[in-house]
Amino acid sequence: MGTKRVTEASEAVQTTRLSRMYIDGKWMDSLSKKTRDVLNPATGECIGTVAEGGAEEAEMAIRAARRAFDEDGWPERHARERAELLHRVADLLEENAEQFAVLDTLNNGKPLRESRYDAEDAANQFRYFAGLATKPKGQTYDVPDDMQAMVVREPIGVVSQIIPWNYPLVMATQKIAPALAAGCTLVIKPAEQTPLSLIRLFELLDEAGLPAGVANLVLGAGETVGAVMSRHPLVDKVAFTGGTDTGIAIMKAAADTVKKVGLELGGKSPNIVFADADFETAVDYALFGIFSNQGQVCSAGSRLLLEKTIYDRFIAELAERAQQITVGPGMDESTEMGPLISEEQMNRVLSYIEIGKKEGASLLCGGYRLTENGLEHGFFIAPTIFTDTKPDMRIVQEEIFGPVLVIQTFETEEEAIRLANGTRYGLAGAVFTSDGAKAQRVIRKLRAGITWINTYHPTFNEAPWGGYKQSGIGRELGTYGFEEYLETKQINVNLNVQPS
Ligand code: TXE
Repeated sequence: MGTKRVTEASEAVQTTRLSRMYIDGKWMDSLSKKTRDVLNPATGECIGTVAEGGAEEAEMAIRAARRAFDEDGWPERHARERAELLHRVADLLEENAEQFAVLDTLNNGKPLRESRYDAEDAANQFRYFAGLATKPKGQTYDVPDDMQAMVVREPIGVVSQIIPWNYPLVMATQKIAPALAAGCTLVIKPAEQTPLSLIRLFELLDEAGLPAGVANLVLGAGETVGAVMSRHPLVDKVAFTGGTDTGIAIMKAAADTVKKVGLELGGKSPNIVFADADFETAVDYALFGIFSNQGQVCSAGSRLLLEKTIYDRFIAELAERAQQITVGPGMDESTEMGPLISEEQMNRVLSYIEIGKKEGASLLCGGYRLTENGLEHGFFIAPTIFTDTKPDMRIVQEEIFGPVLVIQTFETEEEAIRLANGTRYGLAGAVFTSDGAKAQRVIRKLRAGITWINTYHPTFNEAPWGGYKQSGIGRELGTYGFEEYLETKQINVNLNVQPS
């Protein structure tokens, strides 16, 4: 690892250089001078103090974005020019990748190996959407009556983007890059807990030459800044990733002005293992599916559905391996699982563990906060697995968003499918089997937008990301995600007009 870059990143945080909002091309503190402390969840220490904006700053940012869209000519720029700018951002992200990895690890807690992957992914998203910016869009139709009918695609306008704390950089870049590629202007707000990497990204957008007002960064609370961004009449679309209940509130706030809404919400995704699956592969991915990013992943494989005949052998192996996971600060290269994002989230997860015990489920392993060996000030929970669950238990139905796996069992393919689809969510799901036809049959029956066969978690910027049912509306990434930032206009031309 580049020690120099790590030092630079730590210094940037500690000198609170990464502390301000970026509105209409200028860095600013909050008008009220209010600030918010940002914590390292591995130690509970304050690692920076950032501006705390409010409704007024949200209003300023939205007006700047509106002007940049309506008057300053951003949507009219050649697609090639926008693409070049996105490529410059990708270059800068690559040059500073280690610094971004360190920022997300310090601020979010995830192991460095995961935040390094995120930094690489973020650069790749800018490249991918830079490519799409210049690709053909629109259609022509063969119509009667000497007419020419055609469709053109146009940027949707001003977009509000509201980001969660579990992937502070990547959830932002997968919204910013397609919006800019499409010719939209935007206002973005990171989660209160994790603003640092996004502030740094705005330094790069500025360096890359982004015109004033095209992308604006507001820091502050969801209930104030986020609420204005969701209901403001000058905003054309809201793109949100976060909890389902917050998504419902945002959708309601957006309804009065009929904004387009893109929602990437929670999940309780089933990971189905049949007896004929490759045993080691299934165990590996059952663990990876729930314990990566401490289980704070919307698509986490948080329900493991095991065919009864392999149950005893599988859970024995799972428990042994789960207890071997190295839990610690993300900055330690040996760490495999870091802390939860905050004391509040840790307590929320611990309360679900209590609920599970009261509901009558059995703890196979974990179930407690880790406070030994220097972890006492951080928000660490041991990898936790529940067995003896029933489908209607809260720990089976509700998103816990932590390192807690619940196990269900089944005897037939039909029962597996029924259990898999038996929650309000429909984000992701996987099936492990060596029978190719069975894998296809089961995956096609899953009411979920992101699925895997004999693996869990790998997805690509080229393919659409999003959920069925209460896991969301619309898609991000890929050509589908790009479409969400485009309006559709038909143009009908009379070919019979002769100059008089
Ligand atoms: O999320 P919120 P929270 C789930 C997960 C977690 C739960 C609560 O189950 O335990 O949500 O986490 C902004 N108007 N996910 O409370 O509230 C907020 O400022 C506009 C799943 O931290 O969804 C932040 O920027 N914006 C998830 C963002 O919404 C509002 C990732 C996310 O916060 C707002 C995170 C409002 N009224 C949590 N209220 C996933 N799908 O990956 C809050 N916000």
